[in-house]
Amino acid sequence: MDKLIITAALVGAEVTKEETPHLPVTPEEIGEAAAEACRAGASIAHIHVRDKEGRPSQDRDLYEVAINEIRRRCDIIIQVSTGGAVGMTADERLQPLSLRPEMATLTTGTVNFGAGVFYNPPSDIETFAQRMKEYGVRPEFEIFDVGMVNNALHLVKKGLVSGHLHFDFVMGVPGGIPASAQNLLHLIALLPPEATWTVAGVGRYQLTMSALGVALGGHVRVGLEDNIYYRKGELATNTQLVERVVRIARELDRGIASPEEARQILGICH
Ligand code: KMH
Ligand code: ZN
Repeated sequence: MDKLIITAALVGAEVTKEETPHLPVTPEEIGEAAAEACRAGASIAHIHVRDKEGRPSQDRDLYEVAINEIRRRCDIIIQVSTGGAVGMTADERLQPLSLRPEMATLTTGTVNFGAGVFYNPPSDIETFAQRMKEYGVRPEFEIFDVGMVNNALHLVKKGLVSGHLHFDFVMGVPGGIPASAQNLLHLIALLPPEATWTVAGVGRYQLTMSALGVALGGHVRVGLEDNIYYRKGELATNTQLVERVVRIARELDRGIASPEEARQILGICH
């Protein structure tokens, strides 16, 4: 089994400071949260950025500042969001790719997302993949529902994505695939044998899906983007959520990948 890659989804687009004071929103806070998560065992930081009012943004300059804040503190793999927030245009969402981060998310289908619709029509998906190819950015396929796996493999067939394939199963979004062991096994069975996968359980499913990810030889995403609680009624920090996965992995005798080891597993040249 490969060592475990832990992704820290530090901020997201939906959670607010009012919901949890632990949410990093300024570039400095994001830099500090990434460095702490890295020290705790995370090898990828999945990041969004916020504007001065704390609203979700895909502004290139804001990403640049946040990335610099992370870079001067640690060597974690930086994975920018191209999902942004529900309602953003494709052009808005594409902005951080020109910074040539090591990784970016690529959602391969449209899905209901709470009360909204996370809109990803086929033409946009191809544009996003093409742009990642041009900038040499490794995509992580964000899979919110079953059909999205096939849509991702279609991009590979068309030559829009090449090299190592890595998937993130985001499970438990209201409107997307429910977070269950059975559903996770089904998603895994759809992947080509050489692909790798991460599981991100949303809300109270984060803990159980993480344990399954560790046990089944996958990788795990945790963080305040997906879940703000350590347990019912008790707010968590990003670091605490990472540390908990590290403890589970240790108990199950699974090593933790450093950023450099994660790059090797994911076929990313540094
Ligand atoms: N905020 C969601 C609508 C991603 O980062 O690529 C989309 C999202 C996925 O968070
Ligand atoms: Zn995200």
